[in-house]
Amino acid sequence: MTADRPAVAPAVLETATAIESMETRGAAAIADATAAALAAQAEESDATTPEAFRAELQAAARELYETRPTAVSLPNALRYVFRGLEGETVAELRTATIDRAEQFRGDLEQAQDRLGQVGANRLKDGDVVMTHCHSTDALACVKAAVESGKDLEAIVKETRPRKQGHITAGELRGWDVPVTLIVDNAAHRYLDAADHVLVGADSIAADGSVINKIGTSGLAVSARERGVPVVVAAQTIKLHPDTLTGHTVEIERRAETEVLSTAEREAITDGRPDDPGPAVENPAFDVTPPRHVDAIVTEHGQFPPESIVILMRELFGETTAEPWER
Ligand code: RI2
Repeated sequence: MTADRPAVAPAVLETATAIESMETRGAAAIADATAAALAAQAEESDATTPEAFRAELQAAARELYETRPTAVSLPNALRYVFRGLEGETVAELRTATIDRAEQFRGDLEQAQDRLGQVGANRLKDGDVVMTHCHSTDALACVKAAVESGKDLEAIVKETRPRKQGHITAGELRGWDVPVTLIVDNAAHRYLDAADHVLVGADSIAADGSVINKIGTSGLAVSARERGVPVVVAAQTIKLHPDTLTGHTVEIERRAETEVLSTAEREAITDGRPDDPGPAVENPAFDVTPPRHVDAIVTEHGQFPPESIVILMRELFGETTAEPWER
């Protein structure tokens, strides 16, 4: 370690790369990996003073924080671990970090199970749910309903550009749920066959707006027009505390090549030497206003989106500190 650059453990750098490349993806999985990475940093640290240990942990946190800007579960995981960082010696701080990370990861799993039970209560035997992208929180609701003996069917949106709908289809088929996979453009047409739209969230703002995979807001508008309720399954680590003080949620923009490969671009420009081809926009997420959402299902129960702010204040207070500040 040099005086101005605290050492970050290789495991942290690996986790950061996996999150950035979306090998580790989904807000809950990102939070889990973040907490695990902080524990690894604590385990592997050879800091000799508490100050050096804290500086290393903070550097690790920054490394992780900068990977994906929209999913608030990441800074919330950091916040949770740093808030419990009590100790006078390196050994005490190391134990505190590891314990706190372990507790966070255990709570995460339990929260998803509890949320699943709440969400399952909305689903009746014979219902059809339409999904968007891949959300472990949303699927926890389906799983709990299926495990309680309800027969459900799913209409699964493919979810361009990365087609995470395929992951959803795979999990649902693993539970024997009949699945119809559709392209995103077909959603409006198939809403008449759906009883619920069930999606996850990457962040939820204080006014009840839901930030989720691009295409969620259009789906919610269509669903509202067709009278199909829109349910958002989101553990409270998806609540974005900074929005309590007026901050907005940054929407991640991803590589153009996710939308248009180099070969596809070349086909469009057709050999014209001075033609760069089309500009491409690739925002990963969009914002669904609360008026298009019927309910947010959390591990603390179900809330109308407009009242989520009350839960947010209860859980986070009015903090605007950096995730590694106490
Ligand atoms: P869980 C995903 O984002 C999707 O937008 C999904 O709805 C959300 O995270 C929540 O996922 P990405 O990481 O936490 O695929 O419910 O960009 O698993």
